[in-house]
Parts: sequence; C-alpha cells; structure tokens
Amino acid sequence: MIRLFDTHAIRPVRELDGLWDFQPVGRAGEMPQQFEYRLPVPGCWETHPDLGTYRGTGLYRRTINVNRRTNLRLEFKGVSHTADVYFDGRPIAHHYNAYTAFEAVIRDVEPGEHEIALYADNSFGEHSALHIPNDYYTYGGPIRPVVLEEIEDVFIERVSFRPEWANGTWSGRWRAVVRNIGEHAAAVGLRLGLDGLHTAREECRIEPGQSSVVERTEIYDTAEEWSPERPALYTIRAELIREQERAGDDWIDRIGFRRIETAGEEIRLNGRRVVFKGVNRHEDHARSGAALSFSEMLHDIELIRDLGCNTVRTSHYPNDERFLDLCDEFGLLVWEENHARGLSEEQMRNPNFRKQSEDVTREMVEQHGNRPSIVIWAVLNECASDTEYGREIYKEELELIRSLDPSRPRTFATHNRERDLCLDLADIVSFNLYPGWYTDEDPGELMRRARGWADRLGGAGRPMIISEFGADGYYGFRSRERVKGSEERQCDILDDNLSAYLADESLSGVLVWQFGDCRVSEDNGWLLSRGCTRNSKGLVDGYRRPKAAYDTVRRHFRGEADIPSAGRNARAE
Ligand code: ADA
Repeated sequence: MIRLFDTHAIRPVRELDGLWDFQPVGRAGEMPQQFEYRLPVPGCWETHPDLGTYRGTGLYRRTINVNRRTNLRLEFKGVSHTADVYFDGRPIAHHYNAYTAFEAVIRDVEPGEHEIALYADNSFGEHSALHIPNDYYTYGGPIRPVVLEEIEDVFIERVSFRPEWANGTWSGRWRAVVRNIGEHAAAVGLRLGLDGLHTAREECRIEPGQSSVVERTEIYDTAEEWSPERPALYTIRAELIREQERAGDDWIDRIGFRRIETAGEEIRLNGRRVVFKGVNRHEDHARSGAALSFSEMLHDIELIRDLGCNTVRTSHYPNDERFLDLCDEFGLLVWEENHARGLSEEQMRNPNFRKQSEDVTREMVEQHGNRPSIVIWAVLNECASDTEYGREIYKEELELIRSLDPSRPRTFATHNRERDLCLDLADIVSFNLYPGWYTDEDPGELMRRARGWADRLGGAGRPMIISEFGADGYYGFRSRERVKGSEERQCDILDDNLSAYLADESLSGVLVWQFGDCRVSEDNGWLLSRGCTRNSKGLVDGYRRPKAAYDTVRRHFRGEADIPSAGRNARAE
C-alpha cells in the first residue's frame, strides 16, 4: 500500500512490493553469482533469522516487465540508510538517509524484461553523519514502499499547496513544478482543482531538460476548517493538458485548511489556544523493525488516540507517509523533525554532516509540507546547541525551514538547559527533562527553572513545551518496592511529571518519552544503560503490550487523574 489514497488517476502507477532476491555483498555495484535469500519489500533484513544483526551492504534484486517503449519513474519512499540503484546494470540513483523519499527517472525504456538492483547500506562511519550508533536502531533495507510509474516526457514533479487565512477568508497558494525530460520545448496547460470547489487553469512552457514553476493563489471562501475534532480533508489535483485538451499526467494530494501560529506564550490552532498532549514515537516494532505494516501503524494511531493524546512527535526523523496520512485523517497533530539525535559538536563537524542534514531537512519540508496534521517543524534533537559552532548550524537549519515554509512554527528539543545558546532562534522553546529518572529534581520546580532559562536566554515571551520526560519500565517487571525499572516506578515518575506539568496553565505541551520500546544499537556503550538492547521507556512494549504506565498517562491525558495509581505509597526508599 503506497498511500491512503490514489496519488494519480492518469499516470500508471504500481507498487513493487513482494519478495525480492537478496544477498549481502561487499559494496554497491557488486553482482553475486547467486542469491541465497528472498526478502519482503517493504521490509528490513533484520527480520530474517540469519540477518538479525547484519550491518553492511545488501543487494535487493527483481525484474519488471514493460510492455511498451516508455519513460519510467522509480520512487523509493525510504531506504535505510544509503541507497544505490541500478537499472539493467547501470547506476541511476544514489541517496543518503532512511527517512525521506528519492526518485530515479529512466528515459526510453524498451519493452521487455528489466532488472532493478537496489543496494542498501546501513553501515556506520564517516560516510554517515546522521545514522550513527544511537539510542534507536538503524535497520537495513527498503523500509518503505517502492513505486514504479510510467511518465511522458513532460510530467508533474511536485505540487505544493499552502492554505492562507486573511480577512476571514481562506485562500490557497499553489506551486506546481512541471518537468520536461524530452528533447523539445513543450507548451502545456495545467488544471488545478480542489475537490469540486474550484478549478483554475494556467499555461506554461518548459525548455528541454528543464523544469518550470507555476504559481497561483485561489480563494476558497466556503472551505471547511481542518481541526483535531473535525479533520476535514480536501483532495487537490493538478492535471497536465497536452495537445487537443488531452490530459497527459496528473498529481493528487490531500490538504486541509488550518492555521497554526504562536501568540506570546501561546500556540494557537485556528485562532484558539492549543496544548499539545502527546507521545514521542520511534518507527520501530519488535516484529517488523522500522518497516511497520499499515495495520501496525494504524494500531499505533488507535493506541495513541486511546491514550487521550492530541499530538505525536516523530522523534527523531521524518516519518512514513502512510503514518502521516493517518494523522491527517484522524486529526492527530504532528511535530515532525529532521534526522538527528544527540550529536556532539565533533559529530556535527563530520565533513558530511552539513550536506546530509540540509538534504534531509529540505526533503522533509518539500515532501510533507502539504499536510495539515504537521503543525511544528523541528531540527537537531539534543545536539550541540550549547556551542558557537552548534549555534551556526541551528541557525542555518531553522532559517532553511523558514525559507521553505514560513507557515509553521519551528523548534528544537534541547537538553542543554541553562547552557543553551540557541533558544532565541526558534519560535517555540522545548526542553527534554527527566526528573525522577536521570535526576532527583522535582518536576514542577524544574519546569519553572526551565521557564527561567528560556526567559534569560532569548526565549522570553515564547511558548514552551516539555518535549521529553519519562522513565524505564521493563514490561512485566513488578516490584513491591517500586524500584527503578519496574512498571510501578515508571507509573510513579510519569504521574509526578504529568501532575506538575498539566497543572501549569502556561505550558504549551507535554510529550511523554516514549510511545513504544525501541531497539538500540549495541555499539558505543548503549548496551550498558539499555537492558536487553532496548530503550524501555515505552508506554507499550515493542509488541505493543500496554504497560501499567499506559493507564497512568491515559488517566492524565483524559482528565481522570484524581484516581490514584494502585499502591503508590509503598515505595521503599
Ligand atoms: C533523550 C533523547 C531520546 C532518548 C531519551 C532517553 O533525551 O532525546 O532519544 O535517548 O533521552 O531515553 O534517555
């Protein structure tokens, strides 16, 4: 399943899912004599019993049949973490980062059988500045769908639609990119339609080998607002009109009309104050790794809604389009962030860091910018925001986001407390704090101190979010003494944190670390602080079995927290 809706009605599209041949290889480009394995796509190789800890390069191979001479467009929605794609033995694409999509366009493909070879590499080293040994796992393989499309020489590359609200009326700012891969200039029409509300037409000319941008603003004065209570979605459709009014290509997406802005210390959604109550979520499942099936994603959404959350943070990378589709559909608000976790200044000085980080940021905003559910863009979780060099990078990335999308507030989650040098650069100040777990601080007191740091360090008068807090809780580990690591102690710590944060009316958000337990890398000492090589701060375990803390959080988020947790006073310390 590619998306929750058809992205094309005219352009022929098919998903290349199913079993592909697979073989571990030494490097991209190497063709083995034989293939020992057949693995699912989408999927990650760790789900195979022989390959549960394989780190290196793996080759996925399959053939396709083409029944007429045509141009092909292959889209890989996410390959972890470096992809090299070959078509009939010829390299056609290279891409770094597991969490954004990339394409390859192949011209004039002859009818017959053709081979697609996808090399995926999940190895660590200087070549990979963002995927490093970390407190989550970098799996290997095509963790998201692979799509095959047939395109004409002139086709629609991308359409963005930004809703705007002015003088009590909605309008929409269209921006369509039309590309010409042919050898002749082309003049085409472009029909831009929004569900029955309007259709507009523009003409454009595209030189060979070039792209043209068509921009237009339309008024939609009867549009219904998208909100968590009523997530009204509209379908936008761009149609490319060739000679004799023939529709040559199309591009379909879903959008929603909603406003998100900060006003002093408040965040406002559609003009009304919103407080984010939610969870941080990794794309990780004990059964399927980072390649969650659609039904596993939907199950996560159902659990998150059942918890009483209105928000999910895509820690620490852009998420699967199908998961975001579900958020659009169910009215769940999303904090989406670029890919990075806990990079020191030295790691941010990796010669590949700047380019790799800029690419994933740009791709995230370009690929996900139409979604009403995304209300915050964030960068660089817990990186070196306490150094001068770090500040340079935070500034660059936050400015890049602003230049690509001025419509959403930006933030970053910091653990640098009173040492942070970047709080003035973001629209929202966000702190990761772990009182009760890593420190013995009182959550209410710490939150007030955090407000003080924000006020002193350039974040005065801006909204504040507690973007992470939590505690380990090993599923099934019970303790009458409520020791650290027990389900009971996890309940206590979350209870203390949530009681303090939710009682404070000035806070704009509380996001629990984390929704589900996730696998972590064995390298780099993570093993020492992560029993069973898992980060066990989930409200559910890797298989989605709710821990006792699930109900603690559920009571708070649903406003039923005066019901005390069982046995609370029994802690022996
Ligand atoms: C950090 C980090 C998370 C996770 C968490 C923890 O603040 O942002 O990715 O590592 O702490 O469990 O300690």
